[in-house]
Amino acid sequence: MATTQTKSFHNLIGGEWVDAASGETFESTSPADGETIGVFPRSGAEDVDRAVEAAKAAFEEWRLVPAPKRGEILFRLARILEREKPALTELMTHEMGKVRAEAGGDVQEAIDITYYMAGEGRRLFGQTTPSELPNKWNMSVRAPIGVVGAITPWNFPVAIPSWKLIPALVCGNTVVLKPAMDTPALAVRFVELAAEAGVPAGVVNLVHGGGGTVGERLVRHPDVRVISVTGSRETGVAVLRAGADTLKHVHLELGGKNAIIVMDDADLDLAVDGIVWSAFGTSGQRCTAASRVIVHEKVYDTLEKRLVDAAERLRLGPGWEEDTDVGPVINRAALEKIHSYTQIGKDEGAKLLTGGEVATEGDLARGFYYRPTIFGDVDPQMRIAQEEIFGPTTALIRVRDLDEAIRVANGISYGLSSSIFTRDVNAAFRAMRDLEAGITYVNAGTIGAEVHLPFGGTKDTGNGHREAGQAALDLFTEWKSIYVDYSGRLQRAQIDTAD
Ligand code: UN1
Repeated sequence: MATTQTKSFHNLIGGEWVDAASGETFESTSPADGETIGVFPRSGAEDVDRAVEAAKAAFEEWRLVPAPKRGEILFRLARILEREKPALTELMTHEMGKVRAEAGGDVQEAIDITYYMAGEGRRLFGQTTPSELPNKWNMSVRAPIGVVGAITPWNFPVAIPSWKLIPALVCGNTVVLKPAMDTPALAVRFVELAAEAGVPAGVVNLVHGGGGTVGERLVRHPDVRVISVTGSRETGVAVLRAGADTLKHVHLELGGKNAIIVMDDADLDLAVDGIVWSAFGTSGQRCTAASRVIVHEKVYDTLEKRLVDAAERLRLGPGWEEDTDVGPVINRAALEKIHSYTQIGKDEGAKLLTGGEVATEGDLARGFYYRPTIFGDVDPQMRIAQEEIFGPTTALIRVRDLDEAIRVANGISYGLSSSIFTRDVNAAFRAMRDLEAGITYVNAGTIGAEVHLPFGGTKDTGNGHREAGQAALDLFTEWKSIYVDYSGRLQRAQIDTAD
């Protein structure tokens, strides 16, 4: 319960920190121990409208700030994020629950993309190309689009907002951010730091609240030109539909059901480390998490035993304690969903090898902890091998050879990350070519994408976009092709070129 000491936070609209028009609020609490983090505005359509208006007005100036200057502000932000990394990390262990090393990694990912995109301020390359006509100049330039609506999840509460905001800003757009209701304090810190770096009032706006109210209004608002969402498949489909009426650019980053293939010639020590890290890191709450492990029958029994041993050695606890390996999951609903999949797996006839229960001993009872869970002898068609669980649960599937491994890996609706452990260069290259996923790792797990490469997936993981890397520039700019005719006469393309 909130006490009189509970800190109140606000929306940021046009440079002013304000409450929701309705005056309503919600609380953010720690999944680790129930501690109250703060009270936040429960905003509605009216608040979104004001934020969009502020962003639209700010766009008229921000788009004209030279891109290298925008980049300089972002370089300043990167340095401020470095300064604040310890404090953001600590806050993240409390508000989101991930363990300290991973919380630091989340902030580092924001630092990395901010430096990377700040440099884009002096590139943002277009093309120049010859004209088919004499005395005529052709080029294409990237133009900012306008107001961007960013709807971000709780699992990477600093990194994912930065993947969306930082490229949007360097390209000259303005933003309205709707962060997840589970991690609003981290979003407040992030936009505060952007303001400290010199991002002008109205260029970044923050509106707290739910998907059905704030998110819905953002997606339908006629003045929001781009919507970038990371979330579930269901959310993505709803956003795409709702964005259709105003023909928005909709960028969707959705689920995953990522597989690690372990071949019979793999370095098993390395494979065990990669699987444990990818399946149980962030308590399995990454869209890149390895929730399937496809194992060659010759090494299946050995690997199964070693994975169970490794999983049982993992220590559950709050993220801020140094010896914690696995933190809590985000909230009670998540805990219940994850546990329901354990029942589904059992009902389907999969063998529960370890875990499969809520952990409640001692102080763990105050938070939402789930034991690292491994199912063996899983059939590729079972629901636990097809549906995204988003928790510390993974499914072992036995296969006879590489062909079957790749077929099983691809036999799902999602296509985000994928991995193969093998020492056979031919097998590795086959996997690199044939795995249907936006990301493939060789001799590493499914998590750990770096910010200067495209991030995203195929099939139901998205709608064809990629964030991060150069690909992010395509999300936040429109191409403009420019023709300058300096011949002093009418020259008709495709017609006056005939002779
Ligand atoms: C996500 O889970 O939505 O590759 C993002 C990774 C991280 C990003 C994950 N760099 O696991």
